[in-house]
Amino acid sequence: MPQQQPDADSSTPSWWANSVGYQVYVRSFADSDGDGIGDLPGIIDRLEHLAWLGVDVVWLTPFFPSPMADFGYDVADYTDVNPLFGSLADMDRLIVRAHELGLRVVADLVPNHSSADHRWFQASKADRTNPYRGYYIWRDPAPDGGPPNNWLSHFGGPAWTLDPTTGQYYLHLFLPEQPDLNWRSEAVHTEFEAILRFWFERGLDGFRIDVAHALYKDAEFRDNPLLRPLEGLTNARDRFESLDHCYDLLQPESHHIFRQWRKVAAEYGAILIGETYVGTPRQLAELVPGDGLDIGFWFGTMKLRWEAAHIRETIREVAELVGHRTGWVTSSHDDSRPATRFGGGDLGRDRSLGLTTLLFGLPGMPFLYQGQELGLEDAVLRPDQLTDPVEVRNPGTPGRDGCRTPMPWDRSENAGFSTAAKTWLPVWHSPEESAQAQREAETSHLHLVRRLLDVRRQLGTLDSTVEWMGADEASIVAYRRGDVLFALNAGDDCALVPTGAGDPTLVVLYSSRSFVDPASTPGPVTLQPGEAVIARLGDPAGGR
Ligand code: ISL
Repeated sequence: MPQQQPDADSSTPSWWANSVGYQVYVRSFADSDGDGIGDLPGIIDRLEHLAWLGVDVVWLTPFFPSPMADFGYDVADYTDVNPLFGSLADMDRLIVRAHELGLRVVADLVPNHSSADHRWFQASKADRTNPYRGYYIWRDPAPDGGPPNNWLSHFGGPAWTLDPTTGQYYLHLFLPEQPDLNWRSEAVHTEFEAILRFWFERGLDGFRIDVAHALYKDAEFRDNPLLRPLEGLTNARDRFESLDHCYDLLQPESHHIFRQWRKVAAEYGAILIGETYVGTPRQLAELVPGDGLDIGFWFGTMKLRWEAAHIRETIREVAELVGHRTGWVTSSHDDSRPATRFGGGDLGRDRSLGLTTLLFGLPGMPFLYQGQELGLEDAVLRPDQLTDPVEVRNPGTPGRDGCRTPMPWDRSENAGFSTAAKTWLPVWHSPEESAQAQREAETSHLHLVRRLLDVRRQLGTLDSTVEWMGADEASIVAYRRGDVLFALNAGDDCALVPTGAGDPTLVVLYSSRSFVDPASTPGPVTLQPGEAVIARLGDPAGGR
């Protein structure tokens, strides 16, 4: 593939300008060998779907050797492929095939923690003087023998586990099986630089970096301030969010890592996309200042209430502060699917695509999560079907299985995902929701999404300014980039799209609700609730 070198300062977008990303949750995409779990050859067979849909960048969740305590986010070897998913040769083939189809491939790097099964951790816990001891974060017990400080794990319980052999606690911001690496160790930097090169040499186009907001921890391991009392809180997430994470997350030193990695990535023309889970647009701008991560995800959209003012507020400041370095997502393997979150059924699906359409015009890189193109809703699983440790180990805390069930491909057994008698999570969606059924039905959600990608691609590079339109309290959220307008009706009634001074007319290029005639006549545009449009502004006299 032609490789354009990004600027050393990645503030100038490179090949990924105007690209659309697509997240593949490897375990649930396509199973080629009938063991009930998705794999790399299965993905190769389905790449054509992604090329047909029109995405540019495919991000694969972790496929490395792993005991699967957190379904692959516990990596036991960063430079190999888990036999469950295939081999290094399969990964090489996947990259070649993707490139033939014009797709770029991004893998998931998990640098905050490894698996406890990683040989580094096995050595690290063998004795206190082992050369690998410093790869992880070991601390003496508090005077009362308890954990060294009050930090909590995202996934329930304290963030520290006592190792009886060496008498010290190790830190894990996630499961005890996911010990945190010590980024204050130079050796860890050296190891990861070699890992990046290993994959870039094989032709990988970049990495999505897991938990990019947490790599460094406070050097003094101070207690996190308490925002509210923990007593009585049983939900692991509520407990985690009751602390002000000023000492375990978002330490400014993390940026040094990304600046260093940018130099390596630049040698290969590769992209670095951060899973930057932050609370405010300003924090995102600080974590993605332009000379480190190329893109940082903005997750404010995952917690949206369906209210125009809230939607406007959640995206506007990010667009202004982070601009083309923003990764726009409404769906992922960690969150309830947007069709469910926004009301379920047709209402939820309409709103989900409406919001996606609105985000597609903003500077930055929009992402779809597998099945979003089909308008899928969350699966509702029985307690005995659950697998996610977040829920299994913390009964009552909602887990992530509902958005991770297998992709429905066609009307055959297991919706074409697998020939296994039992798949790792049940196939939940109906044959009529499958990619094949929706590809055959010309007015399906899938075709609407494909058309969105097509219209966006044809628009090419948009005007660099984003001019927000209409009143802050209006039910339509709208902005223009030059003469192209993007508008979403987030209200409950039909509403007229604002066109600004001079009352220009609109030619609708795309509607998220219907297939518009590309030669539609100019005029005022009324949007249904949940509908979004892309339209061209023209002057009322007919000129542009
Ligand atoms: O989701 C969060 C809070 O609700 C975030 O704070 C947190 O950053 C997120 O859970 C991190 O997710 C990533 O790393 C996890 C893994 O389980 C997730 O699947 C992955 O996306 C640990 O590696």
